[in-house]
Amino acid sequence: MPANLTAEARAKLAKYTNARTIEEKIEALKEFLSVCPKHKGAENLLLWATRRLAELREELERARRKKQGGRGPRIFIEKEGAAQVAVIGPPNTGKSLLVSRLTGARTRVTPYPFSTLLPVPGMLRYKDIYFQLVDSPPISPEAPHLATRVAGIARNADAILLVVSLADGDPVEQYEMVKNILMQHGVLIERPRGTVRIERYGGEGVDVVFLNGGRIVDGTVKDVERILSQYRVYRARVIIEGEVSLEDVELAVIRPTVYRPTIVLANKVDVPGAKGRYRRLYEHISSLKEKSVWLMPVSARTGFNLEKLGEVLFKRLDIIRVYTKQPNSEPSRNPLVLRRGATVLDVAKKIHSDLVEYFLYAKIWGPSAKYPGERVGLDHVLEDGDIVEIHAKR
Ligand SMILES: Nc1nc2c(ncn2[C@@H]2O[C@H](COP(=O)(O)OP(=O)(O)O)[C@@H](O)[C@H]2O)c(=O)[nH]1
Ligand SMILES: [Mg+2]
Repeated sequence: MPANLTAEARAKLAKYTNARTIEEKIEALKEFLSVCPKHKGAENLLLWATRRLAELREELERARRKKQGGRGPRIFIEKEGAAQVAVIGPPNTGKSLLVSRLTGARTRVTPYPFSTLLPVPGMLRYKDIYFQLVDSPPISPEAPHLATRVAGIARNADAILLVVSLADGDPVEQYEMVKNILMQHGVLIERPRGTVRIERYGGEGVDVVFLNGGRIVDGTVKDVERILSQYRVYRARVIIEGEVSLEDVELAVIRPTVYRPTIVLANKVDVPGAKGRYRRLYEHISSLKEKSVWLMPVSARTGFNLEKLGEVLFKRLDIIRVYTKQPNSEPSRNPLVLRRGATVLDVAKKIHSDLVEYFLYAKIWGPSAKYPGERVGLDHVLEDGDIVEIHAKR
């Protein structure tokens, strides 16, 4: 798609990617929109630019209000607990009732749509950790401004609970609608075959790094350098994971895309006719190529399946709990929450930056220990429920 751009349009995008202030970005995008070809191949890019422009204008407005001392509405919620989970979906699907049933948060539940306009957080307890659930405004094509805001909340979160309704309307359509709107804002809920991340850095030139079977299917590192230079990006680290195309690289320059693990909650399973609608949704989601989207029927009204959500989220986030202890004392009450695959090194880094340098050995109790108190090194891989005692030079 971006390959069809005229040199002029590409130059405007280059101006956008290199702009430093919000005002400069707005200016560059306006110029881009005025010269961007209106043919089919550029459709997505046009849509993106229009949305991004709206986002930037909102940002500018917020910045101005802040300067004047007035407190604007809180669009982003400070992260708390083990992970932040965005609860999103079309209007009236039961997002607010779910969040309030799961967390006790005082969010507004109403029989009419568009009552939740700003994010509302609440904490869901699972064993000895908490997940922060963030209730959000509805996503729909009729309210693009709100959709932009929701995409921001989703981007900021660690995972997504996508709530659709089995009471009315086709749940497959609801799912596809939300998926597409988020995609236009650079948030993916289905795991892509590969991802490209571009980080500006102080080093010289373009450094292409391949991780997790990273591969460019239709080009070489030289092509990546050429594409970046077309956008006047001369110093950057390009991180490629999985299989990507040159088009993915080009899109990543102009529109950073993120993937967020998602659980679809098919809500209102208590109403008559819900089972048939659920089956359709189940078939649709099982047929997705990467099998990366999880699905669960629930009822915020009767509470059906709600008690399982903590555990499902824990698995979906792929995290583990690790307890630290000092020699001759009890393990900490509050676990560290780490990604699955984390090592003793990750724990040492979290405790103190010096600890890695002075590290001697660690003693381990729990599922990853061969025997209680096993001595291990920094590269030992931990498991959920482990206790770690680090010994360091004084
Ligand atoms: N039957 C039924 N109704 C529900 C369920 N969850 C929510 N509702 C109703 O759906 C309407 C919208 O709920 P709300 O939480 O405000 O939806 P939101 O717009 O997605 O935040 C309200 O009238 C709720 O009582 C459910 O599981 N079953
Ligand atoms: Mg609501």
